[in-house]
Amino acid sequence: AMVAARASEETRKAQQVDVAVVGAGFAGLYLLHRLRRAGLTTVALEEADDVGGTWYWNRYPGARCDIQTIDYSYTFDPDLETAWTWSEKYATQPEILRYLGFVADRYDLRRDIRFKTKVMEAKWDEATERWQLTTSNGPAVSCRHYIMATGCLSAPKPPEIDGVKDFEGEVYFTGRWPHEGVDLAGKRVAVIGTGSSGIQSIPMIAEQAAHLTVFQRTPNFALPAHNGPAPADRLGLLQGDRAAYREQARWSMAGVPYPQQTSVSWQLSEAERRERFDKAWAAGDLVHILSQLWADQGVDLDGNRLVADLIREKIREVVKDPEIAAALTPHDHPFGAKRPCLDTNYYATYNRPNVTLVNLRQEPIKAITANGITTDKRSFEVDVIVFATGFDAMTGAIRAVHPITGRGGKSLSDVWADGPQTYLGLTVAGFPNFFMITGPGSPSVLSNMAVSIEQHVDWVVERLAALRDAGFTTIEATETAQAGWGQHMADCSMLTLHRLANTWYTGANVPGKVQGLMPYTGGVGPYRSICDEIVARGMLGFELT
Ligand code: FAD
Ligand code: N01
Repeated sequence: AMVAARASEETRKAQQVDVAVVGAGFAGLYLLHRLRRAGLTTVALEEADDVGGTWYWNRYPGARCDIQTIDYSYTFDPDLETAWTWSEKYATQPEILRYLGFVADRYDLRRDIRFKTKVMEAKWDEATERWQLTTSNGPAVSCRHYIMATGCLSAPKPPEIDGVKDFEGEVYFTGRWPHEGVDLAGKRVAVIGTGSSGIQSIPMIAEQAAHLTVFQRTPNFALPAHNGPAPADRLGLLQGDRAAYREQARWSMAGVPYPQQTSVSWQLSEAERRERFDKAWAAGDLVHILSQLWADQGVDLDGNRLVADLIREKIREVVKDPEIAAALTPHDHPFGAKRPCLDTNYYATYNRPNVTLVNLRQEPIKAITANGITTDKRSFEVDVIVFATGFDAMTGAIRAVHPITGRGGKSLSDVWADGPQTYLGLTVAGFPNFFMITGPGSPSVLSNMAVSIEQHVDWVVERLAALRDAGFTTIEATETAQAGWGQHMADCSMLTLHRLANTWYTGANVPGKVQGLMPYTGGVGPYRSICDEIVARGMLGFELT
């Protein structure tokens, strides 16, 4: 009885809203705006002390977007689009963070955000048909609907290397870079990791440090960004017919308005292929090179190898030392199966006299000691270690809220013991009124996230408003619909090459994590039409009460 009394006392003291949003990044901000406009009361809970999400946390030198900024923006308000002008083709982290702050101010969003507040646990209460969220700070939250906008790449992965605690120098994580910046001048710096974060920061760190030692386990494909002003042709298309340009992005495969490529590699001569490749290389655009060369590059190993070989040739051209060039050249995965990187001077950095590459495939790290890093073969004394070791992607931040308890006392971590199961990547059977923005099972990280986030938020908010207007209080995916989505996910995953690489898309980067391709590979446009069709067919696969 005492426990029940305490529980009801907590509920009474809790902040009462229609919808609670966790996270104040790209997704959380847009959610707040849409929910308010739909007449739903709302609060966002955010661990950080300001808005921005990814762009709040990742302040390492060289941090930028790798989808052209004219595409990596909100599109829901044409006035917002004309009120903001990006200064570069690929904006820097500070500029994107300013943009998100500008959006928060423009729509007066901060008044509904509780900063420095982490959501710790969430529980569905069957009697009241409400979620109760426990927070690290301030009152609990009682809400009809619980939406996690917690990010696909927001939970940094622990370093998993013995001795980190023994190191007496400075330690930084790219995903938690100090806000006041770091002075690396004159220091001996180690960077561990050569994914997008490593590849963006390494050239900048090399310019500042006395010496930089890069510890590489797996080489990645990187393409030159050729940053500068937004390209005139893309800008022309956007300004020529903004609405059509945005609409094309929404129905495209990757959320960027490029046409579907129809010719396959073997229909093209070698000269034609090289011409297409050179044009793509000069464009400095990931989505262009991933989608515009030939139609079989992303779905067939032979078509893929032709692109990969041309990129490998480029690496050999830039890196002067053939042994270093060989170590930097990826051979273990098809191009695009692992997220490729966009770089500025990355490969050329290895021609600098103050940069050393350590190939961990030949000499694995044994331990981190008080004054440096020891491999099987050598010891490196350093003053600073930078971990660019990535994230517990897609499920990390969701599972960090623990437990999330649904109907019948079932916890999400039990339901997901063999990997995430969802309906549309948006909801989970047994968890009524619970939504994830860009959750596992949605196109999310295989797309321009700005477009995917807007699609998810629009869809969810419109459903919640329709639910309310029709007099229902709960919405829940059926087990059958969820199993069907799992089957469709598996079918689609057989069509692309993503399944052939060990990546954070598959959980392979986190020791002990269940393996399986987490994003939906069917494309942004097809996914949108599925979501729309579900509505048109009277919320197929959902149970409303
Ligand atoms: P996030 O921006 O990650 O925001 C989630 C927020 O939730 C965070 O602020 C976090 O503090 C908060 N949170 C999480 N758990 C809790 C909790 N329990 N309680 C309270 N708060 C919590 N995508 C692209 O499409 N193009 C790009 O060019 C691109 N560049 C990227 C560059 C970097 C360095 C990284 C790391 C990612 C990049 N991405 C890019 C992916 C990027 O994460 C998304 O584009 C987008 O910013 C995600 O927005 P979000 O709001 O969904 O999540
Ligand atoms: O993380 P990653 P990230 N010992 O997982 C290595 C987005 N993003 O932060 O491949 C030694 O890609 C690991 O090696 P391996 C983008 O979607 C975008 O760089 O596991 N090494 C790998 O080299 C991106 O894909 C931008 O063998 C260890 C690296 O660390 C995603 O975020 C910028 C190790 C991690 O690479 C994640 O990128 C930044 C260990 N114990 C991020 N553990 C843009 O450019 C890990 N590694 C827009």
